This record gives sequence, C-alpha cells and structure tokens, in this order.
Amino acid sequence: MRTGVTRVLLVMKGSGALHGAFKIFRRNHHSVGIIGAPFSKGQSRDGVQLGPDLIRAAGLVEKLKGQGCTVKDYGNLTFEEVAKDETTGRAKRPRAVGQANKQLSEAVRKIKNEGHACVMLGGDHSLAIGSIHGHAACGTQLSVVWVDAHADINTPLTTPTGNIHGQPMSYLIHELRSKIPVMPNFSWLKPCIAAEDVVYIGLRDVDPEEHYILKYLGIKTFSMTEVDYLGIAKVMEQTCDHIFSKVKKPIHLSYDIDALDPSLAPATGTPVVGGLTYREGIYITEHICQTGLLSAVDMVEVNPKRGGTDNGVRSTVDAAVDLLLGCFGRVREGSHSADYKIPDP
Ligand SMILES: [Mn+2]
Repeated sequence: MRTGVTRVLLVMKGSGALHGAFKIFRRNHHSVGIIGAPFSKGQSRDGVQLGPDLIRAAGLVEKLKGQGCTVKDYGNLTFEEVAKDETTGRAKRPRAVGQANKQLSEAVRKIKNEGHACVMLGGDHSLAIGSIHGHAACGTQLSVVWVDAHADINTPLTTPTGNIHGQPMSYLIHELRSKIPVMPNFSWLKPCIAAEDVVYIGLRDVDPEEHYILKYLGIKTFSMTEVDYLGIAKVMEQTCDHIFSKVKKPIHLSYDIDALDPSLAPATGTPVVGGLTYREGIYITEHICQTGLLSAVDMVEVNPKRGGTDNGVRSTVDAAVDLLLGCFGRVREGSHSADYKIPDP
C-alpha cells in the first residue's frame, strides 16, 4: 500500500441507490512496468510501430509518477525482419507475427513476475496474443476486458482481410482451439482464456463470421448500442458482475484506441464512426482501476501516420495517455496526500 496518498473511496455498487450496498475500495499503490512493442505486421498500414515512443514522448512515465505510481520502463522490444513470410490459410505475415508475439509473451511474463502491473504499448492489436499469453503464463486464470470498435476474433480461415490484428482473440480462447490451423512460428502458443471470462465493450464493426463466433461461444458483449441504452456506468457494473460472477480473477484490459470516436482519436488504422466519447473511454479505466484487480493493460493501434493533422495525432496520443492514467489511479475529482494541511497564515 502506498504511504501518503492512500485514500478510501466509497463506491456505490448495484443498479440504484436503494438496491446498492456501499462497497469500500482502497486505492493501492501502483507499480507499473512498461514494455513497448513497435510492431506493425499484424496489419498493412505503416506508422503504428511509432506508437510506443509517441506515447512516451507525451509524458506517460512522468505523469504516472506524478500521480504516485512507481514506474519501470523496460524499453522497446526489437523485432527481426522475416525474409519469406507467405500467407497461411488467409493469415498474412504469420512468421513475423508469431515471432514478435513470442518475444512479447516472454517480456510480459518477466514484468509480471517482477511484481508490476504491465503496460504494453503497441503496435497493432495482434500484439494482444503475446501480451495476454505472457500474462496468463504467470499461472492465474485471467479476465479479459476488450475495448475496441472491432471484435478481433476472426480465425485465420474466416478473416476477410488476412490481417492478424483482426484475429488475436481466436488464438487465445480455449473453445476455438480446434478451429485454428497450424501456423509457422505459432507452436509456442496455447490458448489460455475461457470464453466466459471475456467481455467486449465498444463494438460497432463486427464481421458476420465474428458475430457468429461471439454468439456461438456466448461471449458477453456491450456494443455501442448497449453503451447507448444502458449508459457506460451500467455497462461497467454489468461487466464486473460478469467477470467476477465466479471468482475474482486478475484483469487484462486490452484497449484499442479505435474504440474511441474518430473525432477524438483519428490517428488509427481502422477508424469507425460512432465510438466512445472521451468521458466514456475514461470512465471504463476509472471503474476497472477501482476493482483493484487490474493486472495488465494493452494500449494499441495509435498510428501517427493516419491522423490527418498534427492536432488529430496529438488528440489521439493524449487520449491514450489519459486512458492509461485512468487505469492507475487518476480520478477526475482530484486527490490530495493524506498528510496535507491548509497552510496557516
Ligand atoms: Mn483491435
């Protein structure tokens, strides 16, 4: 527990004031380990490999420290070029994606074993394969909260584009194991997530095959329609009811910046209109932080070559930083140290 700034929060749980029992969450000290994965081969647009350094340049480490976190930056992974990387099934560049994710999995496992909450800065969303695998390799069963405009659950045989950033969930979920063909450089990977431990938030561009898979597996989803209908507070309440229904497991938050509306976060490879507002996006992180169970976060698909304008890029990167700050204790009401006193004249 952090000395100094530890506060006790009163958070109302339940669907209404009468129904709600008050639940006490203690804000703990956050020890954060950051790993950059400047990788872009899970899709075909140049620029997304610049995400990690851009997010750092916007002051992520300093700002996390400024709100009382301990931060260790593990730097960026370096990835070797793969000379011949033919398509497998329909999946493009499987060798590069498989190798990069193997490296990332090992890095994330190390960061978790050293006791940090892991922040993975992407790079494209294919990196969730290694990030979640490495996190799960620490031995505990995980819950995954996937915040994204897209479901990213095509298999290498259903994918309409071939881009593996649209497929990571299919490799990770136990129930899809028999649907995944043998892929070069993927032999290290075993599924590590149960379909019932996954929740999606922000969906609005789902392929028919993906829609079938989500229904077939009974995965909990909150598309933008549910966000509109329920409001983000109820979405988060129901998200936590779902992932905590049996046992409270550590949470892996996989945040694709394209979940946010493109008016706010245009610098991304596959923007889709009608996304989360800044406030909804931040609320998700605040709520998950308050569970005390956030164990790893991916922040992916920031692409400065897709922003259109400097302002568009800046707005996207700033949003990514603010989301990460929300994950680790920043609250909009402000905060103060426990020993603060108003100065006497
Ligand atoms: Mn995604």
